[in-house]
Amino acid sequence: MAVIFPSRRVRKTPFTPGVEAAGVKGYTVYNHMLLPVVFDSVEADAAHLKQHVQVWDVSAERQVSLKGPDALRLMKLISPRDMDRMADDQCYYVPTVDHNGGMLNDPVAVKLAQDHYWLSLADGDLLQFVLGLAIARGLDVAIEEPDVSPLAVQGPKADELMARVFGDAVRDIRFFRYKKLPFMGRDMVVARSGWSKQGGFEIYVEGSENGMPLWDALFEAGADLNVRAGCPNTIERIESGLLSYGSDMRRDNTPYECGLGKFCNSPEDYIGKAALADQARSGPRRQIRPLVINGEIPPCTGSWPLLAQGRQVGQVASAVFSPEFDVNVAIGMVDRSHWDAGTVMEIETEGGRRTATVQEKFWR
Ligand code: THG
Repeated sequence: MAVIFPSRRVRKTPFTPGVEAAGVKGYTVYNHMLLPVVFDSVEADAAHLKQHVQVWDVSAERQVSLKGPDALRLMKLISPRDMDRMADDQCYYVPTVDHNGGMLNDPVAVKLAQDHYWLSLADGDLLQFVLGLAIARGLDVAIEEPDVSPLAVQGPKADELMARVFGDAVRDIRFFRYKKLPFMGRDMVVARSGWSKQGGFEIYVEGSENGMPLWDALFEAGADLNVRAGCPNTIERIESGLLSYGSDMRRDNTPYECGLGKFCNSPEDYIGKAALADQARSGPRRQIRPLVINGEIPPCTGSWPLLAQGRQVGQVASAVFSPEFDVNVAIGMVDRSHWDAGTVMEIETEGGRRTATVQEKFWR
């Protein structure tokens, strides 16, 4: 493929100088911003992530800030999750949907105050949906994209590295909870979360000028921990069953199809509630499944149809060879007729036909 040219529309991040110095080899564009995808090789990056600790520039997980007297009202309009159960220091994974229950995004919501929330977005312009709702309903709430850039610290040594920079208080942060901890005299939201299952934190860095000082402090403190620059890793995240909005699921999928039905428990009259209640009753007609694909596979850069007797019964949008499990791991959206574990289908890749087998569960 030819290169993607940089421009004002393809935004750099506060950490781009550090990412470039660390030898990033490839980017994707996510929320109109650079998101690194590989440093050494995807295989070597995955192996290092599972053994040591990495610092990830995930600034492209842009924040939408909802602040004002009607912020909670607006959150209740767009959240299938029960906002009244959210603790003051909690983060919620929220599948946001349209009026038909179609997924618009799957952000992490952060509760900063009763009248202030951040939505930490997957790729998609959810700000415009939220802003449109606020305008149409005449809500008293400010909708903005603040100067906040998440930096993830992931891997088995993440607690040790973070404790050296932010103090031992980080060790007591529970999963999807946060503490406000100072760095260079400025309080930052530090949450135990991140797009890997190797453990770790996300620091929501407020103020671009604080980006590189924090980046440098983490690398200085972690030299003996073998800290490296990393990024969300295709191999590790497929093994872990972490879904990528825009690839594994889109607006034509509901949270039930994505296996996210457990997050649809709000008693409020939120947008899409009736459609989701319908599907809760009937059950989804297709659903996300872990798959193993036999043989050699080319890079999965689009989607591959799943076939049974020549008829399409689903598709795969994420697939890669896993050195740890010695198979091609994949995430598919599979019709009910073929979603049982052990079901074998054909799959059409650019490299030719292969077989794909539905697995009992993801690999971690
Ligand atoms: N962190 C932050 N923002 C994000 C992501 C993130 N925005 C984009 C993208 N990732 C949003 N998608 C996801 C998908 C999965 C998870 C988080 C964000 C995730 N899921 C856990 C799991 O499936 O095991 C736990 C979910 C839960 O139990 O609440 O972590 O990573 N800031």
